Amino acid sequence: MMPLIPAEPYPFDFEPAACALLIIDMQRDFLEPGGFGESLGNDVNQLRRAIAPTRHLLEAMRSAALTIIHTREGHRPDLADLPPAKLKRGNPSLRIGDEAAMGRLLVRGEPGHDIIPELYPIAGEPVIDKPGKGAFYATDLDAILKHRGIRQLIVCGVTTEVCVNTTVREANDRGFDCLVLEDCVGSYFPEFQEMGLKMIKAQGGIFGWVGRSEAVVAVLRAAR
Ligand code: TIU
Repeated sequence: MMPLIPAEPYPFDFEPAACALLIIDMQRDFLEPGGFGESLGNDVNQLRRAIAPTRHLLEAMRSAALTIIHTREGHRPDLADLPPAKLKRGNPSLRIGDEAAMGRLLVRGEPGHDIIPELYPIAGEPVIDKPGKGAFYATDLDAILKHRGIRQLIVCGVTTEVCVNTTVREANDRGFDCLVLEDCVGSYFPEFQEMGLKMIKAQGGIFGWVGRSEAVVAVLRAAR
């Protein structure tokens, strides 16, 4: 019997064999200067505080042999999967596919598109390349989770109100229970960080639960 993980709006009934860690879009393009996130006018330092707790949790999850899945947002080098609306939106000076400090912005295979070195995947950890904000849209994530008998997701990554919220909503409608870790998700906007988490746990956990990484690590340690 695993203990419950303290969370809001009420404790999360953790089933390790049916639970995966999902790390969303911890890419250089969002977390390092000169990437896509900065090209949209954002301060990447707002996101970097999520790196250390996520790394600590990732190590604990690897030791406990849980399923770990990483995602990356990005597009084919020929941009054939890029909606024209996404390319044009915001009228930025730099667009998806343009050359920047870490290669072409948000394009698969470019240095900026890859996961930050601190959280780099190891062998056996699937990496899902997604063209949208949600990790289920136009990907094989749902099939990979179902083939492994996964019913619960512990969710980390960026950004809280964009790709994390979209993915949690998609997961909720597909029948997954999601626990989002507030210290392991980040937003460029402090007010969206707060409200993005409140939206998940309000109304009795309308989309899922919100907790902290220390609580998950403590439960994993106690089970050893
Ligand atoms: N702009 C922003 O907040 N986020 C994104 O564009 N993608 C993700 O959240 N991954």
